[in-house]
Amino acid sequence: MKPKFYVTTPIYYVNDVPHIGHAYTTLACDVLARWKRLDGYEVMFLTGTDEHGQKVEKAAETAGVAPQDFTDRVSIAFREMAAIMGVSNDDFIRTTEARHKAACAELWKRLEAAGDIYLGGYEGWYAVRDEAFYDEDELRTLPDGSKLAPSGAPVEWVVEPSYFFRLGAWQERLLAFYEANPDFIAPEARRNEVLSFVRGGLRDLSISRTSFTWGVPVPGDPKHIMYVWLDALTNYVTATGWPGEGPRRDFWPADLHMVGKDILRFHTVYWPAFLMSAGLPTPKRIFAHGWWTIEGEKMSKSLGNVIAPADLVNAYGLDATRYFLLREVPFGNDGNFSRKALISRMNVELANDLGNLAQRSLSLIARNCAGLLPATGPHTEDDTTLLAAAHALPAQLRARMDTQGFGDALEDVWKVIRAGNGYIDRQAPWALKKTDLPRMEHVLRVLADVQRVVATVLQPFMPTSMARMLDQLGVPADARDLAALATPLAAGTALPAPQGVFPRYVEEVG
Ligand code: ME8
Repeated sequence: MKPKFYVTTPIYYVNDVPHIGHAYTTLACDVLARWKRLDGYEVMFLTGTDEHGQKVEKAAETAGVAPQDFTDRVSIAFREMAAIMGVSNDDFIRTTEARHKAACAELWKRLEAAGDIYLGGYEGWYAVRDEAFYDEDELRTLPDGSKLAPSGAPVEWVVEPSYFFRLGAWQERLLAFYEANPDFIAPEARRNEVLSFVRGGLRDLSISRTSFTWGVPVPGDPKHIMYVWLDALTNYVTATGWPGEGPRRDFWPADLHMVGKDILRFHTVYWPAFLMSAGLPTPKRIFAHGWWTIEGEKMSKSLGNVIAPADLVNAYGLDATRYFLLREVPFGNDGNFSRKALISRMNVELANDLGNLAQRSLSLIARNCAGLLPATGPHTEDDTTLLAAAHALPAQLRARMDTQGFGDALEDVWKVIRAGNGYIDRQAPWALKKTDLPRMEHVLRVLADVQRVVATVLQPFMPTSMARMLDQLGVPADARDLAALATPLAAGTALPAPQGVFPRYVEEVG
């Protein structure tokens, strides 16, 4: 039986259309899902939309549409975003689905049965934009007396009856849990943030609202609507078929919840507490990545600088966009999106480094070896060094991917690509043609083997162009996973006529 791997994106609020921030998180998950499939895992990759709560209800009202119609419409935009980004999700969950409401009700009943829910009254600050409660001391007061959450969202004073979850009683158990699971929160700086937040003490959490109706009713008390975060977090277990039985139940606990740094607290504090209270296993890891700004500015509707994923894909191509987003910024850090940087990486790293390596060696094979994959001859030290570096990539990348080091993984691959270009310059197979034909063939074969490894491990990042590169190397469609790299390609395989995989990007002038 194959080992299992379950990865999730946040489920996105349908109050807004998708932008590259959402595409980024989903893309990172897609690369991991594809990598794990390549490495022999059975993968479940989940994304979807978060459709309840006050924020979505208000957005529907502003649009003058009933909430269900509104969410139906916007949810489709997120499905389309996944398709535009070439994302290979196995399921798409919507919190308005019956399967999800059933899971929410069951989770609630379990928290109640555990003695962790009581009825009280909430009096305090709430930010609809974040769908989050804040303590007075977390807020910033503006000169006009109004208050803002740390995220910049306006807060309002809320007084209403509410059910509470006894989060305060979970403080010590959470701290013990983080201690016992040092890899649960990544990167390290985020882990420290959470530890100090929890050490500072936890208040009981309001988990129901009565001032609106768009959500999942509390079992036995339908005047109350479940707090949208309790509802939303539950999606990750809903999709495994819980509380029913089903073929996907074995995927829980999730291996990884990928999130942005804005929603760290919900995933690392509330979620494990809910799960432990309900007697369910906790996810293995939460990775919180950084925030994108656009040409140095915060992305916002009012600044008019929101970038739709389709704009980038149409302008630069899907694989270049995918490559850039994961290459430009060390994963976990904040980053700045700039078109100039994207174009530069396209031209230098894709067209020059990788494209030229492929084009130079494949066109020599076409011209000088009758288009047939050459056989290997005796190895020199230069050959062995390059081949060893290439064959070390799968293990190196496995470690990088398990710690979500996408940028480092790509740098590892580019070291080999640059070494390949150095090798071709030194070996000069075009000159060997006149002096030592068997050696020329061997050098070209070494280059083909190196490119095969490179294209194989890069498939998760750039599926379309790497498939084309593997086609050109004559790699059979069923020999493109990591395990297949152990079997050498047959010498004498006829290769198709080489074609450039990465054109240079020439900026239109005027
Ligand atoms: O928070 N840079 O949904 P959401 C990088 N429904 N990532 C960004 C980004 C940016 N500028 N902007 C958004 C919610 N993101 C809840 C989640 S999960 C049970 C419920 C990404 O639509 C990032 O992953 O506000 C962030 O965490 C997520 O979008 C927030 O999406």
